Order: sequence, then C-alpha cells, then structure tokens
Amino acid sequence: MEKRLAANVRDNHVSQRGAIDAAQNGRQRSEQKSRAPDKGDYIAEDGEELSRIHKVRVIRNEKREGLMRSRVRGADAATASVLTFLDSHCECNADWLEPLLERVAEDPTRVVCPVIDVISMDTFQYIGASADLRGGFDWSLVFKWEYLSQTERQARQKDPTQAIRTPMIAGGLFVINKAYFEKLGKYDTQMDVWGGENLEISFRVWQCGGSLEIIPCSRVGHVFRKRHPYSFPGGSGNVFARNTRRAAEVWMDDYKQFYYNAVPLARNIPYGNIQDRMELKRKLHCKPFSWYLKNVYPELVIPTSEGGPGGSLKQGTACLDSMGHLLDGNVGLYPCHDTGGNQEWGLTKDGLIKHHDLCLTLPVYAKGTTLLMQICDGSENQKWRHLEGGLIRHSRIPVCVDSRYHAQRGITAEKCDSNAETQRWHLYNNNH
Ligand SMILES: [Mn+2]
Repeated sequence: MEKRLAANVRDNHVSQRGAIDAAQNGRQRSEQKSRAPDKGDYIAEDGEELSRIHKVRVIRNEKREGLMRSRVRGADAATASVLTFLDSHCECNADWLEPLLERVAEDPTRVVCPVIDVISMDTFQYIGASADLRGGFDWSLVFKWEYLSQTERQARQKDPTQAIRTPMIAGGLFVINKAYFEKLGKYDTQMDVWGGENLEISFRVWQCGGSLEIIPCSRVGHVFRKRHPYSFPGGSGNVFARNTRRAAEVWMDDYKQFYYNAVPLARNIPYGNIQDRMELKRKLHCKPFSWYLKNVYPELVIPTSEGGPGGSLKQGTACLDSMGHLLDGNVGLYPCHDTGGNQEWGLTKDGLIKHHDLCLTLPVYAKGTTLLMQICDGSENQKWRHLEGGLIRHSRIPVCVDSRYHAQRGITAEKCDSNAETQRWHLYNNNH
C-alpha cells in the first residue's frame, strides 16, 4: 500500500513538474524555435522527452500563467491523495520521498519539505546543506534561511531525525495532502509569475490550523540561481510587491503596516481584488496574525516605541518631539527624556525621518515652511540627508530642518546655514 501510494505520488509530482517546466521554459522554448535549425537538427518539443517516462503526463498551458496557476492546474489534474511540488531544477536524493509521506500520512494537516541541498549553478555539483536551518523573514517579507536557536540545535543533536517546525517554506519543494491543499484554498491564483506565494501559503497553513515542517531525513538538491532566467511582465519588483501585498493584506491584519514601513513603495502598487481570499479566511476560521507571531514566530522582532530602529534627534539637551500631534501635525522641541515615545525618531537609509509610520514632510518646496508629519509614502518631499556637522538638508532644495521658530510655528525648513545652532541635529540611538 505504502509503495503504491509512493508510486502514484511520484507520478503526480512529475506531471506537475512538467506543467511548471512548460510554463517556466516558455520563453526559452520560443528562443530555441527562433534559431534557424541546422539540417538534421532535431528540436524536441518542451516536455516531449519527459512524457516518454512511464506514468508521466505533461500538461502544457495555452499561454504563460506563472507558477501559482500552473501548480493549481497540475494539482487539479493529479489523482493521488498526496501532492508533491518540485521546481524543475531539482534532483532528488535517495529515499527522499518516504520520510515526507510518513509525516503527512500521520497527520494530513502537516505540510512538509525536504532539506534543500545545493546544486551548484556553475558545475551542477551536489553540495549538502546544513539541517540546522529553517525558513523565516523580516518585515520586508523576503524569505531568508535562519539558524535554529542554540536550544533547538542541542535538541536536534539528541535526535537528528526529528521534524523542524518552520515559520516559512522556501516554496519550491513541498508535500501536502491533496484534499487538505484543496480545503485550504490551493493558491491565490490572482498572483502572477513568481514570488510571494510561499509567504501566502505559509501564513495560511499556520493560521488555518496546519503546520509546516522540514524533514531532515529527506534531501533534495536544488539549483539556486542568482537571477530569474525569464522575464517579468511589469518588472520583477512590481510583480513581487503585488503578490506580497496580496498576502499581507489578507493574512497580516494591522501588522501589514510594518511591511509598508519597511517597503514604503509597496503602498502604491495596486494589488487587485482580495474578497475571495478574505472569504476563505473567514470560512476556515483562521487565526489572526498576532497568534502566528506569538506561537509560530516569536523571534520576529516587532517594531515598537521601545527599542527597534528608533532613536532621538537631539539639539543640545532638547529633542525633536511630536508634541503628541498625529497625522498632519507639526513637531516641536522639548527637553529630552530618552524614553522614546513622542521623541522617537529614526533616519532610514532611504532618507526618511520617521516617527512610527509617519514621516517628517516638507509640504511645500519653500523656505520658512512648517514641517508636518504625514504618512510615509516615499515621495520626494519626505527625503532628507543628514550632513556632516549635523544639518538635515532636504534632498530637493537647500533648506534644512530648523528649530528657531519652534515655540511659534513648530519646526520649520530654513535656508541651510552651517553656523546655525538651530539646524544642528544629532541622532542618538536609544538602544545603547
Ligand atoms: Mn527554484
């Protein structure tokens, strides 16, 4: 029984691999075709050789669909009770499948991945990867590998075969019960090309009652490439941000603001309609993102008014202070109390001066203008440069953040003057 199940699954995984091959290699195929063939050249149709393998079924999309819709199409066509998704650029190691199937057979709400070994992009050499890793992310919502904690690594030394709970899956390689995949809502098929779908399915599995595991007894090699070997209609950054926004909007509740703070440009990317996915979340009675953070990924640092990237902007013993004002309010100067709160300001690499999710903004390009706190939108009137000597100059016009009228009008932008004490600001990190 076990063996037959395994054979069926293998059958299905290859058929999906075919579908993905077809989708991902569409561009390559057209390039191949455009080359004038030499006499006697035989150019195989994409997937033709795969389809000669026993039990393999190749499914070709009529047009480019991207990986989410292609995978759903492969999954819909599969007949076995367990699905295995593998990128086309994988090589399975010995006995890779059984440990994965066992975990899913024991509990169909487990979604499991092998340890992903590295196949060299240049030489195809197979290089074993560390099994002390799991998948995580930061607030930019980009997947990253991270080392298990000291305690977890020690526990693993006692039993190196035990499953590793992972907050996120890399996305290219995993096994899932087919009925569970369907119940959970497959993939968000309004996502395009590549990216963000692993984030979305990871949040969904955890928040809706399942779990994600890496199974160290299973190893599959994967070619990690430096860039995508295909084009992204609309640009890879925009497609990735759109997909990621869809995941954040559906699954992260108010915590999505931390994503927008980390990637301000994403606020302006249209992400389409998410009603179906919100309905799915409601229907499955999925838990809130706060539950996920508390129970699955407590290591993710939540930016707060204490700690985090915050600091203060000092002028002698006085500090830049929001004076308790909120959106569209002006800011003032107040004796430093070094406890964050209204005096917590951060200067980002992009040149934003941030107080929580508000940015110090020059609303009009003119000297004498009162600065206001507005939603960070990455626009030019929020970009500043902290110069040597302490001046904070606007990126567009030669005005600097100035406190000389703070008692009357709040902090204003005045003609930059390196001799003016009222323009000299020092950024202090409150964490040290
Ligand atoms: Mn891949």
